[in-house]
Amino acid sequence: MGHYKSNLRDLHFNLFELFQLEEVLASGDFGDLDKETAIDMLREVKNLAEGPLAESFADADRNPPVFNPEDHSVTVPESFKKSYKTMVDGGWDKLGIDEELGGLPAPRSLYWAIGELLLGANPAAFMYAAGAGFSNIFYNNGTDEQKKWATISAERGWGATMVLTEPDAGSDVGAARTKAIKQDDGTWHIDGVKRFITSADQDMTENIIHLVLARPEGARPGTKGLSLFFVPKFHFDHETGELGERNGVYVTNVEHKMGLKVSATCELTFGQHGTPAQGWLVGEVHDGIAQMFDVIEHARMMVGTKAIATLSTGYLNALEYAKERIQGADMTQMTDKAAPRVSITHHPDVRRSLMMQKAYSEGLRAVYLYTASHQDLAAAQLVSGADKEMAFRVNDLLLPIVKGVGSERASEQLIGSLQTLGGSGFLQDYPIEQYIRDAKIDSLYEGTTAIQAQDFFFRKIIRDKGQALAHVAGQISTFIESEAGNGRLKTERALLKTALDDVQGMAATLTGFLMGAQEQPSELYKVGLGSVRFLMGVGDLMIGWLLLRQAEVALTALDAGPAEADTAFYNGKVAVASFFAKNVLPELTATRGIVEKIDNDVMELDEASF
Ligand code: ST9
Ligand code: FAD
Repeated sequence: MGHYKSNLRDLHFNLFELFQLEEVLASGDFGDLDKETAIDMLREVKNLAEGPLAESFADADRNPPVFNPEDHSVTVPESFKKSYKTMVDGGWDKLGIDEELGGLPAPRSLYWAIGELLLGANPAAFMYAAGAGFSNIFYNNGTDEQKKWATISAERGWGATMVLTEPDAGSDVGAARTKAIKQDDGTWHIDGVKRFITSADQDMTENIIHLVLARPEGARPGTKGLSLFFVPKFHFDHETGELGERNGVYVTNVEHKMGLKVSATCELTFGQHGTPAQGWLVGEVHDGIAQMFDVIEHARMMVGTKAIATLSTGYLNALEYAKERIQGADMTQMTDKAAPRVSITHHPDVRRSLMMQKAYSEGLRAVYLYTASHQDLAAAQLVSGADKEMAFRVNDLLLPIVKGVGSERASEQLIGSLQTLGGSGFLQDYPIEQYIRDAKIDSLYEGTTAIQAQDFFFRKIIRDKGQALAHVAGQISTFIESEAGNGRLKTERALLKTALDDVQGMAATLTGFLMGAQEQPSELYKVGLGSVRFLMGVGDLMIGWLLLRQAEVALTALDAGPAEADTAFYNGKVAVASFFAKNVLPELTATRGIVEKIDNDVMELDEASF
């Protein structure tokens, strides 16, 4: 058995008992795909994930990719290649991809549920295998001729990258200096140095396509002056896909990192080694940042799901250990030195921590699946009654929650998972220390948490005129006012109501600061000082609400007399929802108070006084 522990029961519960995937499949939008097939797929991926995919997880961490500066190549460890191959041979890289590219369309909730299993077992393998997904986005944005190249790339299993970051352009993508120079034949020469590029070289695919943001000569500054270019590692015959000459794009360094070591993070140099880096303007339109955001939106969803997947396996590893580890006496017998020793699950503080890990693992799983349900019209209508436009807005609203809250809470709660193992957690005999190292990147790349929080407030709430937020808040209000739980969730629904009021209060306060900035520009700092707290607060509200909705479903199932094996599962659902409502939601009242009283003292403080 490898390191990875999946939670297939909870995935089934979310997909079929909470979010009615069966009815989404019956809509006919996904061909012959039915519930039985979906369940078979999940089972098959679980076996893959816990078996061959997870197998190389530790080995590839201890023996990371090797960079050869002589030929600019990156070699990944053999153990990892084997894992990668099993995943791709199973066709899982083609799931959710358009049929035109040889893919198998699937509802996004099923796609991301399968994604969770793959990402929890071996996140880097999922990322190296993203070529078909990138090709699909290239296909959607490309000219008719480029669509053909995208099909070739997907069919031949080429790797792919997203290339934005430069030494002086991280969060501030618009500061990028990499240039694009138009050639007489209509192609472009790319010139510059990008850094931190994931999967920019490897020895598992015959070719790699780079989607690169660069600034055409004379274009305006900022993100709006950037265009998106298709730059293959090897040129290829545009009809047959047969490989040709090496293009002038080379990996010139590979970073040494804290974690996620098998995922090569590369410096990528364009056009500076004697061969031009030839690129093609995607779609023949200068609309680079918007096109790149098609990739970024998927990648942000991927990063959040990766973090949540890692937290879930961290929790399940901690739980297994806690059930077996005997240490100390029951607290009620603590003064009796001869009292029998018990497993650590008997200790209140261990239970508190395990319940918190369970709440965030299962609550965040529900959040990403609720979000994914708004990526398909049929699912969105069923899950929240959203029409096409509202589904799009809700997905947009929730992406920073999945990514920002998912990554922050995963890191925080994984520390709790390690703590459950005591000193053993610090050892490489257990996977948790690697989980913590591998998951830390999730709050950094694809936009740091501060960037997610600003995106959430300015773009997803203010620019949206609060429409998506109001839609979700309406869903939460309906639940609060319902008889959910038939009298048994009354206290919890009251706590949820206070939490909703607190979040709405915070939104109003931050909006007030923003309005105040028209008169007094420094008021805007207060939004910046409160925005991460607000993001995390909305995350807790969503988790609290979805856990309570799960509790409602569980109570109904318990009333119906479930199979014996399911009784503990449903009881756990009710317990975790109640625990979260009582132990976490009340903290939002304090957060609201803090946000309301934000002042600009720290902004006025001299840097020297920090
Ligand atoms: C990175 C990669 O970190 C790490 C992992 C790689 C793993 C690869 C594998 C991925 C697998 C997943 C793919 C599977 C695919 C499956 C496909 C299946 C079919 N939403 O606010 P403004 C746009 S990569 C949408 O003025 P600034 C919009 O066009 C590096 N669009 O921004 C807007 O124009 P308008 C990641 C958005 O002040 C325009 O941008 N780096 C959004 O100029 C300008 O907007 C980062 O993420 C949005 N939320 O620039 C950078 N926001 O307003 C983080 C903006 O007219 N920094 N646009 O609509 C930021 O995000 C900054 O806020 C900034 C600011 C750069 C946008
Ligand atoms: P900075 O932007 O310098 O940020 C430093 C700190 O300042 C952060 O805490 C940040 O939150 C804060 N900060 C910065 N600006 C603001 C602001 N306006 N408001 C509030 N706070 C702010 N990039 C790619 O293009 N492709 C890839 O494939 C890719 N893969 C990566 C893989 C790894 C392992 C790593 C480490 C990075 C990768 N990146 C990739 C780059 C990644 O997206 C950036 O590192 C990230 O966007 C942050 O940029 P930065 O590191 O320059 O940090």
